[in-house]
Amino acid sequence: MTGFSFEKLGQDGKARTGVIHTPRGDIRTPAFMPVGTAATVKAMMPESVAATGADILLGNTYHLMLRPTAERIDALGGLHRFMNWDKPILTDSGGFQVMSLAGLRKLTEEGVTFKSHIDGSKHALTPERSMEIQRLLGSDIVMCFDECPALPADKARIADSMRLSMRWAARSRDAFGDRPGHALFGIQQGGLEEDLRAESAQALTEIGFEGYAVGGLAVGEGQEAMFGCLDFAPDQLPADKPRYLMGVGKPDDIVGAVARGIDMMDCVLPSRSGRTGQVFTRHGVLNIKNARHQDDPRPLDEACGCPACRGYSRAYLHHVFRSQEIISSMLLTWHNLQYYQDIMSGMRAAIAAGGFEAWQATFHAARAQGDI
Ligand code: PRF
Ligand code: ZN
Repeated sequence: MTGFSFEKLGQDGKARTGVIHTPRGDIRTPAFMPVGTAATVKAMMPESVAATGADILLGNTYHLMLRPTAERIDALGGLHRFMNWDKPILTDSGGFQVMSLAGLRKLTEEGVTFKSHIDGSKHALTPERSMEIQRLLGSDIVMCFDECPALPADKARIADSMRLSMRWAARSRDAFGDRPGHALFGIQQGGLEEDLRAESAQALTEIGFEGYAVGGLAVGEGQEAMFGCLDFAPDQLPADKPRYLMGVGKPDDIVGAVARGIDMMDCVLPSRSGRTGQVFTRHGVLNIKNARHQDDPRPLDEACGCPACRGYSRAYLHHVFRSQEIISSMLLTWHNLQYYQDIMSGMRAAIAAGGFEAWQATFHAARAQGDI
């Protein structure tokens, strides 16, 4: 097995479960991808990330091209070797991060020029350069170079931006070439508009990709509007290919997205929150900084098997967070990533068994209990 393929194993309503086969290993779907922006999932050893159940990580073209550079990573044997992660890696293409992080940007038909947020140096990204960088990194799943407009924006602006992204998608496909075992994913844009989403899906399907992302959501529109769009957007994409919702989200966003036909997601939320003391549990969110935890001998979550929950009390985690001890970030990040992966494995099992409705009811009921 040297190729890249998606095997659907079950479906319950619109929710799907399956496996993406890659030469670096299988990705069980629905899949949550922890974010390893700068060639590390912050505060986690790669083997610990794998121990939570993650089959794949996300890396970022934008950050790695600036530091340490794609050429340096290539010379050192590629991103997998560099960061000591031998399972699949998906890389984002850079455009979205340029728009949210870089200083002084200029967008043209050709691509985007920008100033580094690290040292102000000038750089350029085009579909061709993004494909080259992602090849140098050794990414298993490469994302098309696209533009993601902030919402709200008027429809003409969203349409122009989407059509530019579709021309860039065609250039990305050409530049990517034929690379057995590696996949290129297209990215649907079009804001919240059903007709623009349909036009985008049509354009991408004609070009042909190994998978399709829903881009341009979770950019300030709110959950209700995002779910409204997800009620039709995934259906417009090929049913026999993986569908990836980019940059989402909170636990209930993820569950709602899977219920609407999404197979893959990524988000910094569990890892970033681990460093700011925000803890996700099956009963809701708690902030470990809060003084009410200082004498509490209970674990974060009785039902969790992670090291933070097996070995430490809320009182201890409160203490190390307040003391700014490094172990605080390590334990809270591990717990949050474990919780996200437990949600994913719970959904996979429920979808396979035809019990996803009941699983969702239990998920929402546990969170409604309050007082955690
Ligand atoms: N495009 C790309 N990366 C992204 C997005 C997008 O639209 C989003 C939107 N939530 C997150 N990351 N290339
Ligand atoms: Zn835990």
